[in-house]
Amino acid sequence: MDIFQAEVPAHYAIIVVTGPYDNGQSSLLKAVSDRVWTDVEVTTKSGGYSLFSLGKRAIDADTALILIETPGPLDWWSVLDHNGLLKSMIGVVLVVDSSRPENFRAANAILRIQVTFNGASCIIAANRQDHPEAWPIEDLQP
Ligand SMILES: Nc1nc2c(ncn2[C@@H]2O[C@H](COP(=O)(O)OP(=O)(O)O)[C@@H](O)[C@H]2O)c(=O)[nH]1
Ligand SMILES: [Mg+2]
Repeated sequence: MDIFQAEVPAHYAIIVVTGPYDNGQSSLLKAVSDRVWTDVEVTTKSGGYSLFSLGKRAIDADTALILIETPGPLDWWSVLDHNGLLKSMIGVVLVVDSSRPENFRAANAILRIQVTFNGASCIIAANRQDHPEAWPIEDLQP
């Protein structure tokens, strides 16, 4: 897979990390990955490119989990498809800043597109739970 050069082992699974801007996607990528690549140019259908961040977490010598942070919330599906990566995607993590309810509508729109339209398995990461105004997990159920 050329977007990772030779850095990815023979077996890998992809988890897409998405969400509203500034809600903690990059922080999750950094926290989970052994190594992170930022500003990776990934070609789009129109012949241009989008900048993605990628993280790699080794499972064993031959297997890795690849985390892909999307550059914008809604356009990544066709970019991954164009690059032959969708077949390796096992799910989506939707990162939501629990302390900023003004972002919940955008997060919900992303969730509906992933789950209802695209049919991906999706879990919600309720981020910034350390913030004094963070909504409790039980109030964040979609
Ligand atoms: N207090 C706190 N800050 C966080 C948390 N997660 C992310 N941040 C901060 O929020 C800002 C935006 O995070 P980032 O991961 O870049 O968001 P992204 O735009 O979704 O990739 C950064 O300054 C992070 O340090 C968290 O759980 N708690
Ligand atoms: Mg980011």
